[in-house]
Amino acid sequence: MADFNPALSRRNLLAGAAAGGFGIMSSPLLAQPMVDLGLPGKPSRRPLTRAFPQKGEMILQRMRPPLLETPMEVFDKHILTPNDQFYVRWHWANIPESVDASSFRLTVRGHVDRTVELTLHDLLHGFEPIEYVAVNQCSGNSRGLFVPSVPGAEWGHGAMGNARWTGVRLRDVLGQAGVKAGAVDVRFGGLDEALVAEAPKFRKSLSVDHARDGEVMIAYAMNGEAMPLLNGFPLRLIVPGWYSTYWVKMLCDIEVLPGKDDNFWMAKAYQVPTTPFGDVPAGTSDYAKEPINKMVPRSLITNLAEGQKVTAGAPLMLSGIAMGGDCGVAKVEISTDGGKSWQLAALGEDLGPYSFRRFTHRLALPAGKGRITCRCTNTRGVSQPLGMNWNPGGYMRAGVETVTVMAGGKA
Ligand SMILES: Nc1nc2c(c(=O)[nH]1)N[C@H]1C(S)=C(S)[C@@H](COP(=O)(O)O)O[C@H]1N2
Ligand SMILES: [Mo]
Repeated sequence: MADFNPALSRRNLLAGAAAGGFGIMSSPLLAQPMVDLGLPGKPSRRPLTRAFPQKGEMILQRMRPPLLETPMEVFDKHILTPNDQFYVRWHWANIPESVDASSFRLTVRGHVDRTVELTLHDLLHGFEPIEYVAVNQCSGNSRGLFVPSVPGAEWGHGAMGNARWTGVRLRDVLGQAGVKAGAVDVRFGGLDEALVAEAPKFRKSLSVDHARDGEVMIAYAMNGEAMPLLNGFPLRLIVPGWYSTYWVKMLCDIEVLPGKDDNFWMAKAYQVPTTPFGDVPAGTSDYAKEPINKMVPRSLITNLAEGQKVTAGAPLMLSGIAMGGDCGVAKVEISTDGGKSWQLAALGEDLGPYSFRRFTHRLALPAGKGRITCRCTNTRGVSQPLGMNWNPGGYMRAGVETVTVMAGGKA
């Protein structure tokens, strides 16, 4: 099959296999500028780092395994998050420092007619390529803002990113192996391993119907380039509209199962209440649970920081990003009176149902404290709740967010 996009030549994609060592992960941090994430009741100042391979300036949450957060201004500047500022999250620390593209194999096995081993060349030339834009958001994005607080990685809003993904349909790859009748789940594993043998390897599953919906993708490119090693080089799963815990990185193993996957990462971890927005009263621990799944609508103002000074009475142009979750954005509204009245914001270019959508809105604030709230409604008619949702895992934050600014006289 001919290359469908000259920028995605085989050479481009298969180069970059060696990302440079992670020696940094064991060396002490140099003095770094700090950033304030405004996390309630916590030491919220975090260092910015440029120390990770293929990554520009990121907020450092943890060195090993790396947790790197995208600074908010990146979302203000770009609707497609640049690869070198795309957030990073790994569960276990044993991550290959490089992957040899020529010897790499993706195995499809289990409840199939024949085990298949595919090279990157096979994937690039043996299947019809597909491409779409989709938001990758960690289930625990914004967890650090939960009140009362919950244990887990204390992310601000930057454990998400939006990229154009290119790859092949998981359905087509499964078709080559031949899924046997009676298949229930399809399980995915990557090249990363836990440091200790007793710890459960990170593995996630989708139902066989979801896996064969024609949208779930085995991606080999991100924004037109091979993906950074820390974002899953050379292959990762893309499950558009679903939280990123399913987007298995460095994907090397696909296993079709004749029963439900009951491994730790499906049956124990990443469970949310079955209620809308996974919301339960703060402190509740006894409720019906299910594995986290579809994303929900969100919106964030990106060009104003908490506490920023603005000029009273002067035109103020708001800018932000919205996402529909598992479908497109229908509208974004702005309120400056705590949700009593709402005004429609203008929407930017539509890059598809799974993408971020820019919104802008012009307003003028009277002197004093101004509270600006934004609310997204998706194309299924689901709106962000006005009260903040809560659950003990710190997952699925979805309530409307408010930025408080100080409107005063000209300086
Ligand atoms: N192989 C592998 N894939 C993984 C993970 C992991 O630990 N190992 N973490 C998942 C989780 S919970 C998240 S939030 C995303 C993070 O994707 P990113 O690092 O590309 O932003 O990867 C997912 N895929
Ligand atoms: Mo995550």
